[in-house]
Amino acid sequence: MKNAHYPFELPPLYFPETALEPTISAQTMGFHHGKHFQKYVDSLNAALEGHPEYHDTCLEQLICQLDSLPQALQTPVRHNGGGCFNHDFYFRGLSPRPTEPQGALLEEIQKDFGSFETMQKELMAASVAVFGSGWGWLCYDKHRGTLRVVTTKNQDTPYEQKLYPIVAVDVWEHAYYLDYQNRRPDYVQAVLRHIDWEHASGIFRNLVDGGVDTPF
Ligand code: MN3
Repeated sequence: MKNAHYPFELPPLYFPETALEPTISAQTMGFHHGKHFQKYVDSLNAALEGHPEYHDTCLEQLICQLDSLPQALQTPVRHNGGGCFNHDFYFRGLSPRPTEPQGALLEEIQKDFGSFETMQKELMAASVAVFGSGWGWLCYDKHRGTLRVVTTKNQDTPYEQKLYPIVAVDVWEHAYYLDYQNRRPDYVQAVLRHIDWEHASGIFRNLVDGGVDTPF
């Protein structure tokens, strides 16, 4: 979705709604993707409707240039553009089957965290500790040349910290409340077993190879 532009459309799930059961129920998947994510898409389109000068600007550019947008667009794009980017990243980053990091990503994880298990523990702890609504992330700090675990609040994206996302963990209550109620740690622990590490490895490889256009 990052290269898409107005009018934005909800990207389809690439697995059936039932595919991550029992970690994520079909009901949660259906509401989260079909209602919550759809609402971010609709709200972003509504905000941009009266600003044709931004109708050819891709999502990634919109959220990387928040400060240069007209005042009236800054908050709606922060909330809904961020919501679109983050949810697109999250849903595409999940896998029905177990996967492991590979190649350059696995080597970087071992270099920066000591082991895959240590990194997962750090990502879990950070995600669980987000106060209120937000996100846990594994990101690449291209400037320092290291991976980092960070969090963002609301629908802020790692781009605001000049970091490139590799893995996203949605810890808004809408991501888990129907299945886990207040037990966010149980949700995070379970959903981390469904991260698509092969997809994440591809994202990382493109970043270090310079094979993708980077927004800053
Ligand atoms: Mn969500």
